[in-house]
Amino acid sequence: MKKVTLVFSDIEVGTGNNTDDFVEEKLFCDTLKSNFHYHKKYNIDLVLNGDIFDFLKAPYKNSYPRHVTEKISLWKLEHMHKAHPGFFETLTEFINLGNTRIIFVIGNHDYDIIYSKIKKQLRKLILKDKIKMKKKIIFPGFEFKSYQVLFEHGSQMDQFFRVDPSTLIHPKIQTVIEEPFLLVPWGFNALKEHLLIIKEEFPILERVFPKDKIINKLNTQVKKRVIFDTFFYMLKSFFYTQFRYKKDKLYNFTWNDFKKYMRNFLNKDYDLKFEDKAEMKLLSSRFKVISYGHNHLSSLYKIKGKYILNTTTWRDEYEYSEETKTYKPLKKSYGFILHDKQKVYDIKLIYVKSEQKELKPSDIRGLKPISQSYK
Ligand SMILES: [Mn+2]
Repeated sequence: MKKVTLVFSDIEVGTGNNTDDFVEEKLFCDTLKSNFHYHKKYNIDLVLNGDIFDFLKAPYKNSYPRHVTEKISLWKLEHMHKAHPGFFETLTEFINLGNTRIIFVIGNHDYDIIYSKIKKQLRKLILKDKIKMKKKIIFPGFEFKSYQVLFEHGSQMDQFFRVDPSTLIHPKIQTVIEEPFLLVPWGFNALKEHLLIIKEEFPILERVFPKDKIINKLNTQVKKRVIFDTFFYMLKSFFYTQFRYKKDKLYNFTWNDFKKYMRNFLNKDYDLKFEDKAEMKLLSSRFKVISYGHNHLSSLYKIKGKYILNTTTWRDEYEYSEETKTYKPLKKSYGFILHDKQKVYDIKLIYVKSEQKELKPSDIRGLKPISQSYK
């Protein structure tokens, strides 16, 4: 029997504070609802392909604790629900159509889904009292396989975000922390202790592109914090902090990791690179399609008779236009696949126009005054 699979990634639902980048909630809900009619003819799978929730940038009671316990993740989820009731309500409507399923693939912003109480709570928020429909919400981990399509977020192919699922929940460490916590990559330290503090003050800066051009447009004070202070944060973490907190694995900063982070930083290389790996993985597998997100780009292309489907983010992002000297809101996108066991009948990348206004440089805190950089 043919089914429709809809795939979205990188929605980054947050807790409604300054680091929450999910602004176009209504646009997302309307987009999903515009696909509801397919249920009259087909079963529908909604694959939420990682970074659907932004546990990573969500604060816990006004701070960013590095040891993320199940209790902390639950608190964050509760506040995401409060900040974005429409999002959860739309998922409830979707599941109530009857012949539908929701699949949550884990991304690097929502490793927290690995906690069993998070899975339970997500089911509760979406199904409400219809617990009998429990099996319609699926948690496959980091990958989901459906007929000839392989879905994964992309972060497991990215050298900066790959984690070992079997050791992701680290047991408590005597004298350090009383409960198990998420053993995340080293970069999360820099983010939680240094970069998110800057983001709280200048929320849009991190959402404007292209990054290499934006760096030159930062005002002097912000530039110092983003470049100079980050460089010293890395040095200090490698030569001092990791020894100061020797018993705590979260602070471990190996020579290899240090080189990797430094190399990228010094080369001003801010792009996430894993597409080659995705291509190789697809070509050496039995799958006909690989679908990922993670790098906030969108594309659909064919290679040796197979398809690569990259769905972009639903965050509020902008791109600088030399022509108008303004920042234009970027389009969102999602994937549509009509398939059965034998065949892919249709595969599309569907673009959705943002409803946000374009921004002038003066609308973005942290950039230089126009006279200095927009001649
Ligand atoms: Mn990601």
